[in-house]
Amino acid sequence: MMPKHKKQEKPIRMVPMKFLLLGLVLRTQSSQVHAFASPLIANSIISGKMSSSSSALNMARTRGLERQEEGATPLPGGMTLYVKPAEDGTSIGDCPFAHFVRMVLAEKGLDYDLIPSTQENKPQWLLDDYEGKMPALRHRKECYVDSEVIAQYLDFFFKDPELAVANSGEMEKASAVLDGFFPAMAKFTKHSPNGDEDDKEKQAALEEKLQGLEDHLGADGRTGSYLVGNGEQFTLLDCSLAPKLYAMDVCLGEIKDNAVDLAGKYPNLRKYMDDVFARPSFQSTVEYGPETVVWGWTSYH
Ligand SMILES: N[C@@H](CCC(=O)N[C@@H](CS)C(=O)NCC(=O)O)C(=O)O
Repeated sequence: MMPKHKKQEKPIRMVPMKFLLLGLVLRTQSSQVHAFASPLIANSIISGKMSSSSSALNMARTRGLERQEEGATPLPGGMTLYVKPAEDGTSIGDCPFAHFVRMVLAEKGLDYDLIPSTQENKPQWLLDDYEGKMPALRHRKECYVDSEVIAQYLDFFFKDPELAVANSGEMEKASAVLDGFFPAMAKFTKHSPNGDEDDKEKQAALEEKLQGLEDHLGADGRTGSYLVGNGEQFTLLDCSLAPKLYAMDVCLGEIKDNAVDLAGKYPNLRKYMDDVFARPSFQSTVEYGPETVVWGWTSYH
């Protein structure tokens, strides 16, 4: 999708917190629309803890924002996603968090403008009101940052197809398996030189996480390819994990001397990766390619 660089007005200042799973759309006394958000979104489907709703609701109450008004449901259209650029400053960068959001948008068939933004050409309102964080989804007059927040916002309001699962216990179980995977992958990938004692320790830490995933994916009773429950439903968790696994896959081959034999040691995981990488929502959003991943992981910004 070609970015359309057009000037946008400053969005209505959102409460700079994260989106509440309950999806309460509330109005302040000054009638500004606030999609009220939980500061504990880390306690979300991705990290597996679903208990933030009541604390966020309490916060809404204490702020006097509990009056819900009709007609504030967001509609498709008017979306712009600001993302990390590649080395040239204008094409799409390798951010797995931005890729996660783009997979969600693609799964739901939502149109959006995509704007890779350097620090120099980020909109002033993004710098002023959202600390310049990206990915940032501007939806008409509102803006959301943090990939999980954006993903939950999209999944709550644009339900076709729904990417959350009704059984939160299953989501929690799958989330727990992912706990620590990305930090372990990042530590191993960023370490240099390859093959020294420190590198071996970091590889072992990563492989412990990979083994957890392998066991989870190969557990009895699973019938489908995906992460949650019996694996039949493709979920937000798959959208979140796929770009991170892609980065790992590229980096193992291009930076880490193929130190981990994924197909040989982790065949369930390798199959999972091949399945999620084959989805149209992944294929249509991975245009940044291996060169940009290698650039991203070898030049730290
Ligand atoms: N926890 C954040 C992480 C986002 C993040 O680390 N974004 C980086 C790239 S992967 C970025 O956009 N950096 C460029 C910038 O901030 O200007 C999320 O989930 O959205």
